[in-house]
Formats: sequence, structure tokens, C-alpha cells
Amino acid sequence: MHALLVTFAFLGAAQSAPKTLNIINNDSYKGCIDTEIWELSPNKVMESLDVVTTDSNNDGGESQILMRFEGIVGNGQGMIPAHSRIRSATLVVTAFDPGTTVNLHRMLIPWHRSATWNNLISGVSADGSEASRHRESFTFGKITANKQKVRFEVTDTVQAWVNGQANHGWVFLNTGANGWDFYSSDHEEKESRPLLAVTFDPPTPR
Ligand SMILES: [Ca+2]
Ligand SMILES: [Ca+2]
Repeated sequence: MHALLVTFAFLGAAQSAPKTLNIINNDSYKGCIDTEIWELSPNKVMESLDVVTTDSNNDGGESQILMRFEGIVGNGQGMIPAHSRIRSATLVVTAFDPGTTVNLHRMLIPWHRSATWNNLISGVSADGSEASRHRESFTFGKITANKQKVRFEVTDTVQAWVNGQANHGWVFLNTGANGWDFYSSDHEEKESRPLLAVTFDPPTPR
């Protein structure tokens, strides 16, 4: 009899609908920190820019973009409970400038919102030490419109953070010299800000 009750409880949990969160800077959430660092202005803090650029040759020096979503794991409103099973996670940015392919790499070291090219020691290298060598998978199509949503598939990374790995966000690295720009979390149009969409199953209560 006891085993039967356990079975019913398990089935009940398995059948509950997954939850979806759309995490974006707004009146109640301000945890998306994004900034650009630029080799030619190596001490300049650009955290408040409303547009950010990634370009391996921006007037002769590299530009990189750093981004993280803070405080997304926990039991509060709008958070993903620790040890949830992530069904899907997608990072969406609104790009407005066609350019060469940009790869997204998980950051492995902490960085401050006032990060600069110099305080990250010649910017970020995807060397397995500062940022992961692994590129997040996504389908990159050439940006043809003036304004286009670009999606990065980040399920594995969000699962790692929900499992307890440190969340230092990502770096966007451009593979070529044709810059690629998007609207930051400081842009006045809310719908143009970076969005992290996560669908998950919360852990089953014990
Ligand atoms: Ca910013
Ligand atoms: Ca570095």
C-alpha cells in the first residue's frame, strides 16, 4: 500500500506543467549586467551604454561584450529553484548591425560591472581559464533587418548554474572584423533588452 502511494505521488509530480520565466531588466528585476570592453579605450567603463558592440577590429582594437543575469537561482518570485531540470534556456538579444559571426562563451572568472579591457588583463580570452573554450550552440543567420532577434541556445549552461556552478555570465566574441551590435539592458525600450527565457521543472518536493 505504501509503495502504491509513492507511485501516485511520483506520477502527480511528473505530470505537473513546466514553468517558464522570461528574465529581462524591468521595474522589478535589474540583475542583467552588461558592458563592453574595448582595447583602444582600455580603462573606459561602458556599463551604462545602451548599445554594445562586439568586433575583432573596432577601429584597430578589439571590442568584447560581457553579460550576466544575477540572482536567477533561488526560491523567490521570478527565480529558478536550485536543482530544477532545465528543459530549455535561450538568450535573446536584439541586434541591429549585420556583421561577422559572434560566439558566446561562458565566463569562468568573476568580473565587476565596471570591467575594462585592462582590468580583465588584455580583455577576455576563451582559453579555458578566463572563459570556456566551448562555444554555446546557436544558429547564426546573417542579420538582414535593421533590427533582428538573435537567439543563443544556453540550456546546458543554465542547467550548470542551477546545479550550483558559479554564474559569471558570458562573453560575446566576434570571429571577424565586421562589428555586430545589439541593444543592452540599459536601452530605454524594454522589449529590445537582452532576455533570458527559461523553461524548467522545479525539483520534486521530498
Ligand atoms: Ca549595461
Ligand atoms: Ca585576459
